[in-house]
Amino acid sequence: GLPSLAVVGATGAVGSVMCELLSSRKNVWGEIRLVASKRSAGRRLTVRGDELPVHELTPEAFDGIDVAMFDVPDDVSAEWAPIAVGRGAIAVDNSAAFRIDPDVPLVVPEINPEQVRNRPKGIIANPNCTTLTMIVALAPLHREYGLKELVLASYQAVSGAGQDGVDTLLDQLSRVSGDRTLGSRSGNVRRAVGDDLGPFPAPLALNVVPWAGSLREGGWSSEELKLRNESRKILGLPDLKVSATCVRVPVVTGHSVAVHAVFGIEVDAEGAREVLRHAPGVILVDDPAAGEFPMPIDAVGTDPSWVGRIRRSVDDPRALDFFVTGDNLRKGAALNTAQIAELLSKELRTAG
Ligand code: 2RA
Repeated sequence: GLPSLAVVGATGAVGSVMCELLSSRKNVWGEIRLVASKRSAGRRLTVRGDELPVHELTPEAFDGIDVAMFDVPDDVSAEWAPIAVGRGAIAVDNSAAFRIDPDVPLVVPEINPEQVRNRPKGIIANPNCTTLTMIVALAPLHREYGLKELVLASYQAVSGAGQDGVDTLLDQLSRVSGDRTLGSRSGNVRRAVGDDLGPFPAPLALNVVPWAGSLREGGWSSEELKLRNESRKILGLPDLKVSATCVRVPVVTGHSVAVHAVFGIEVDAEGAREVLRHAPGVILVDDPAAGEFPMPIDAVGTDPSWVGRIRRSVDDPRALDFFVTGDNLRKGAALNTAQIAELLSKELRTAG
């Protein structure tokens, strides 16, 4: 029969997208078992047209499971992915708990699918949503021109911080709408928004916040260091120079990254466009004269990374500047995890 799948964190923002994807993609699974924290256990969700109960996260929830996907906080994954492996499952984890572990592959199926088999701990990690959005477009350019250095600025949607992030932005927007003084010197956005900042350090409505994640040494945010460390690992470039600034913007879903990429050889914009036209998982949207740019409002709900604004640097013939946008809940999380799990399903079916 077909391999069995557990979806851990089925009721979260990413879990809901996962249930949609499992219903719409080619069916490569036998039993699908939904699992969540005690708080959400007992709810019912529809997957592949069937209403399924949500099981509580316990060791027994993994009995008879071949592949277990985790979309849960880092500490929950750190504890439970090894338990799932102990019960005989292969774990595909979307938290940061294992991404940089040298014994855990960090896989993007369009870039390094062969790494799926290199899993001494029985765990495969899924990259951070910001890294994923960018790397799908960057990897084919690296193969063509040889990447040397990256300077990045992100524009991250509130759903990256989960359902709480979405609710926070929408509540704030309803509080500020209608007051036409807001954002000028006489209209104080902080006062209009009130004290409930949700998971963010400052109001998101009518604002941008240059912060995502937690504080690390040297003033970097965890999200900025993830972009650096994960890009190095996925591309197999341990010495790649990366400087990132991560910014939260008032967008519900769709992370974007402005990329300045320096390569080993001279580049040209039309050559880069040609590479990206043929790259898997990428859609080229690059016609500024016609008002066509990659933007979250268009990329949301779609699978590929949308890339455009491709320019050769005026001052460095080896550097390209471009803008890339992708659905952070889809390719940024659920879709990439589903694609990794599908590689495992194929491997298990071939072996079995
Ligand atoms: C964010 N990348 O956007 C983080 C979540 N995975 O907040």
